[in-house]
Amino acid sequence: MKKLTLAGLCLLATQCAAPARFDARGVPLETPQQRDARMEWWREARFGMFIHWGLYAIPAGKWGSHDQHGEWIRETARIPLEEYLPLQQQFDPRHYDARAWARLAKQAGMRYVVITSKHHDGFSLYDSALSDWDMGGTPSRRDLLGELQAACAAEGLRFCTYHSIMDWHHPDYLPRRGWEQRSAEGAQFPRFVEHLHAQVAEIVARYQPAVMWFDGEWESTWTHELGVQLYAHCRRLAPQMIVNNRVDVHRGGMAGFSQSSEAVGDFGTPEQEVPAQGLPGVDWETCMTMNDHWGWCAADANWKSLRTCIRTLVDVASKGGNFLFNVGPRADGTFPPEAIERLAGIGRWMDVNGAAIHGTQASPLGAPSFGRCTSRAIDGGTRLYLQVYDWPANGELLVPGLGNDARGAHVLATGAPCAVERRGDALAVRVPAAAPDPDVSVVALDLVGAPIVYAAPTIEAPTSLVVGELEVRVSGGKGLELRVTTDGSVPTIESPIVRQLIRLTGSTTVKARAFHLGRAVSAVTERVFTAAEPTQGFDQPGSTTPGVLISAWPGDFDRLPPLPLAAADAAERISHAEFALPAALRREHVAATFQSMMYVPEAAAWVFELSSDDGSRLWIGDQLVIDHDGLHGTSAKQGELALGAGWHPVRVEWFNKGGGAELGLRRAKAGQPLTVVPTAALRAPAPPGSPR
Ligand code: FHN
Repeated sequence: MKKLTLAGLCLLATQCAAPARFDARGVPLETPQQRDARMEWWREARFGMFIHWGLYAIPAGKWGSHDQHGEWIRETARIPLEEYLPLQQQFDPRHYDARAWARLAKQAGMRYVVITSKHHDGFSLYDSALSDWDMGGTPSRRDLLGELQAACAAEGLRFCTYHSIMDWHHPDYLPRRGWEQRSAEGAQFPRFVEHLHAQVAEIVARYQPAVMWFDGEWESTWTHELGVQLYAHCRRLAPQMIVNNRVDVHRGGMAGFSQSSEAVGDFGTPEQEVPAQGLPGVDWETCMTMNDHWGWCAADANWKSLRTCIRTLVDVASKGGNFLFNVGPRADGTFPPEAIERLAGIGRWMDVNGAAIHGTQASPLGAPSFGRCTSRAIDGGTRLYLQVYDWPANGELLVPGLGNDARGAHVLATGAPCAVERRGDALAVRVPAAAPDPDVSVVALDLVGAPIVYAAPTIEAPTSLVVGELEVRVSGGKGLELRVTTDGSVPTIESPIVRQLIRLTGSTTVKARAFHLGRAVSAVTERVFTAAEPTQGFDQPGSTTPGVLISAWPGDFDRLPPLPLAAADAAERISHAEFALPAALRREHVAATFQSMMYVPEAAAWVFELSSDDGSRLWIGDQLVIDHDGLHGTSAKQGELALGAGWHPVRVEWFNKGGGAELGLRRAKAGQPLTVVPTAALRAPAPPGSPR
């Protein structure tokens, strides 16, 4: 096949329709209405299929004595390139039937499919004009992407592509894997970026993906500036194409929401998790595996139950998000039977309940006690889809804190009508004795007008620790009376109305409830405050060395090991100005402690925020203040402690497995803004064995 030149491709790409106007970054200007129009199909879809497929499916997770590898097998099994290359000749997707895949997705109620055009191993699932590490070099030479694109079109699904920025194959990609011998001599990362842009242009020109789903953006060579350039490139190539936020470097680890107002990308990408709540006005999509691996791993039998699959879909939709559920096909092009079984089960549920997912909005009333809720506007009112996990034994569903009159209700799956009556602040829906579904039963409740939600009051305070005294603010909906108790009892119409701050001087349970026209109209909010005696500080730090003493040990950890590691005297010692990573520690397979005496200027409740990639813990004295252990991208966790004035021993434990590495510690007296702990407030201990 004649190879297009790089210049030819880019010229081809720019001839695609490009919008006339751009911002200073080269990103096409777009009004909110234009953005809504571009996102409309995606927001309506709510549910898609993720497909991780490639050469890594051939070993099926097994390499040597280990059989739990996945799509990262080249990295996790440390396979030198020359040992990985032969997989290209072994790749024989002889049973690949793209139409069957598209049908399975459609029957499951999925509206779009995102397939890996190239994962981290750099192998392209089509015959690229820009690479020989692609399907063109396999026995079948099949255009796997093209076949699926056609199948999706035939089934009325949107075809989308996942493209990894990180590339363990391309000679110009940097950094190399820490363990591999392959020389980086002559590698030019800017040349890789050109290649990346050209390959994206090639994919857009050939397959017109509706979404470009980037990933692998976390390594030190990829920057915000490069992300903006690639986003602008995509948007100019295909102005209607949607691009996720992993094109940029701000996705905040597995939580997946952009951490910067400068960040580009059209939707957030929480991974393997569902956020506690959605963010109004922010588009996001949770991606998740069906077992524990993205790529095919034959030994991974930890398949999610059908109930978990359905309830995760419901949970995501109830928070206004999309759910991208993954299948890792086998090397021969077949789906694992366990995946087919779950897709069919979800499809049976969606056949009768799909209206409660597709085209819905987030719950206007949070997560009700019986399960979840989604909603949509209907003529002159609102339809709530009550997604019931626990079917009421007494035949009555209570929907609290709702001021609307009801127009009616019915069981979505059967159409059976349900009587509705007002019960104080709640609407009571009479439901049949038997739940229509074992996992999630849906009752449609129609309201007059837009939802009038008597949200439970909020109880705001900078800390839950009472050191001396603490001011607490109770706030709630306009026009409502907020009644409060401080003895742990449930507020009644007799309880005092709160009109200003509440001053606490000891341990107190504060409960608040909204009242309207003499009746309770919200659920009860509760917050427990605990009196705390500040931990006394030392008068002296016992050291004159500013900063932090870091002790580091090599090792491949999945969680924080007991630190210091056994041979504490064998540690690598680094002095550093603050609780942060020196350049020498921005590496993989390492654990470390960061020790210092920290000066606290006054007795108070102090809030700490520990951010890390991967896991970390914060100890002050012998108290564990924050436990942020685990394998995760950069994310932060807070904790609080009552501290007296003086010097306090602080120890941070941290490890990094692979990918990016981060560590940061901030503090604030409760109610003040968090700031990095200044070097002037830190004194590093002498390394063990130093002369006294
Ligand atoms: O490293 C990848 C992983 O292999 C997989 O593709 C997931 C799916 O979003 N993304 C990255 C891990 O965050």
